[in-house]
Amino acid sequence: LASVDTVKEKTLAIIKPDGVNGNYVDVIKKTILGSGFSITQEMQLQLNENTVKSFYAEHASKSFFSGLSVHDKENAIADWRALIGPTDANIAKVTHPKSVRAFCGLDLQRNCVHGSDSPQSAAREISFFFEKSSSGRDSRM
Ligand code: RTP
Ligand code: MG
Repeated sequence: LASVDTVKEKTLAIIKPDGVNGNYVDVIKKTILGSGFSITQEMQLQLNENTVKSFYAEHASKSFFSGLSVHDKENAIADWRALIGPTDANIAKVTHPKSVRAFCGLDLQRNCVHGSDSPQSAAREISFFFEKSSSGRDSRM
């Protein structure tokens, strides 16, 4: 049998506080695993404001996140972005009704999940949480 080599890619997924508070963690993880991803690393964190600002440097967003995981599959970055849908959950409900943000997001800011947007972002974001300690007093949950 000829073996086919597939190149796996890693992406960082975050279930944000509104997703955790809405009890969407299990259904989101089932969606991830049912869509061909393997979850290779995961943790739960309560992030302090400095860490959030440093992670989301381009937005200085004040949202706090809770559940994080690294996923891998071929084309993981684009496929996870496709699965979560548009940033604004209200738009997602109309244009991508089967997306994660359509079923668990609330609005533009409280859109329940994050996905890395490029190979460069995925590398930075995965190492931000998993390959070195993140800054400050974030507490594992
Ligand atoms: P994410 O980074 O969380 O995967 O989401 P995204 O790429 O779809 O959206 P992005 O433009 O990177 O924005 C990051 C997060 O900031 C919040 N946001 N608020 N105008 C606003 O009020 C606004 N725009 C974005 C959202 O929580 C978004 O996920
Ligand atoms: Mg983004």
